[in-house]
Amino acid sequence: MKRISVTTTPFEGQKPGTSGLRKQVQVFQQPHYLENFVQSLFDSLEGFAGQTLVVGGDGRYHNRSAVQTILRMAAANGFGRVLVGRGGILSTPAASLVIRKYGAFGGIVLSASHNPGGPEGDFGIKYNIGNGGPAPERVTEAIYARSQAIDRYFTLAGADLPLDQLASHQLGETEVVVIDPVADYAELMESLFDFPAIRALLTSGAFRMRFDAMHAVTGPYAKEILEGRLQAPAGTVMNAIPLEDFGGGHPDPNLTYAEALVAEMFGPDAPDFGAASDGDGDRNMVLGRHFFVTPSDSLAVMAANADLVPGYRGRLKGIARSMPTSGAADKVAEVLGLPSFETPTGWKFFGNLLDAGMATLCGEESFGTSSDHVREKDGLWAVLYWLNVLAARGESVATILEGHWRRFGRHYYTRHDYEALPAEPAKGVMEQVSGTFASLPGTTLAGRRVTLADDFAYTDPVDGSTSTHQGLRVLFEDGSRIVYRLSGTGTVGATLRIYIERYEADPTLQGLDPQEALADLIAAARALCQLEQRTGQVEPTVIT
Ligand code: G16
Repeated sequence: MKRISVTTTPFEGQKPGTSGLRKQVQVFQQPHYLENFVQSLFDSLEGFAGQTLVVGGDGRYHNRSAVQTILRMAAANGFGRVLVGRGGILSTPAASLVIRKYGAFGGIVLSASHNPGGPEGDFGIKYNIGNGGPAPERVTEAIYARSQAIDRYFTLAGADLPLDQLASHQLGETEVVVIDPVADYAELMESLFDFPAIRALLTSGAFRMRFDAMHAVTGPYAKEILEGRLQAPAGTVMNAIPLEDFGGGHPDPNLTYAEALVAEMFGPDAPDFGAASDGDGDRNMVLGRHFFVTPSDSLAVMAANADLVPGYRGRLKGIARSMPTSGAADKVAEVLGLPSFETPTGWKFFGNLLDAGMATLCGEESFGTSSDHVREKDGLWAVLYWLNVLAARGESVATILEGHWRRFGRHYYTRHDYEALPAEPAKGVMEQVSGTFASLPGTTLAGRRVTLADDFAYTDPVDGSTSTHQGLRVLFEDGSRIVYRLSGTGTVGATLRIYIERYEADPTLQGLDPQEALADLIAAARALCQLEQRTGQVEPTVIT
């Protein structure tokens, strides 16, 4: 098969965001757009000749054709072997696992995560390095720099490969192996959790659960593990068939978009446990009967109950969370005598801590939790972890949370998102906040004294690299916080996120609705950034 060099010119804006390059499908469908990015990636890497690359995606619209493009380019650029999921499918955590398990040089994951799919929706591409985790900033910056100067890419002429059967194919000098996307992952899950205990719970007849795969990539994984290996009743997994447009839905497992599941879990005769995962399978939402577990609390409960879970018993080395995630996990770390870490938003920042054995569990407020078993967040893993804890404790989700708060205190927490704002007012909001920072400390807001106001910066304790401008923080004397950030994953306009938190140690005051408990801080947060004047908006588009 002939290697071809195609002449091209740079595209604007191929700058990876919080998690890879995400754009509308039509942007990716422009001739040479995907090719330019992939070649910029390959041109930024060294030493991959003859090595293995992993390729897969969440199955959204454009996945199949993008996979074929990447296979040809990987072969033309000299990879020795490509492992590709059947049908071009690999969930993000499964891709991370496959990279690690087979010693691959790296992997390309095609997904726009929780963003909607279909011809009018979004598409995305991200590169993961040999540890299985998202490329660190030095790599994404090199890709971007190269994308601005690129003048050619390499590919092969030839027909598409059949990817729907497990098989091995030759593409030029490169071997392309179509692998089962689920098998290795299911095996790893079985090694970490007490499957007999979870099976007993799910088949007892006294416990009911629902898992919403949101017509996204987790469907086949959840079917195999929950209804197959763990024998949960057929139908436990809803929206199990992955669809290119996610059935027209927004595959984001939160209280707004996992609407059907939420209605069931808060309705009459609700199941005992509900969970959902996102487009590419790395996010999770956990619900009890009439009960929402915030992702920040979920991480804390997991950490506090690690000794009940075989894969984690006695082996927690530390707990890491992203800055906007609540301090609930820090409290657990403090009580258990473990180190805790606060990183910028983005799973890539956990990689070094996990590789260095400094952290075992990691979590983010954006519905992400995971551990050192892979280098990505892992939706189904979190659900199995919870099932293991529920099986071991024999208590309801609500009882576990209430007990947790009594012991560690409750971090009331909410995130308000203002989606698709015009870019300028959104920038103005951030400038307004940072403009107050010189005079804010020592003043009083919402009846509390401000102790610190800064633009969060992080120095990686392993390699000393620094990341600045990671979110504006206003910290109060009583431990409360307001954080402002612009999302790095949206594709339309700007999304402003305001994170609000307050700690409550008194068990008699822990039963409030978070929106009520935080009402004064929410009002102060809006006033400080001149939200209404600058954006014309007051009410958020999504509250979690
Ligand atoms: C990605 C990143 C996460 C991050 C989230 C939200 O998740 O992997 O680390 O927390 O985006 O980022 P932002 O607040 O910038 O929108 P995913 O699930 O979209 O890949």
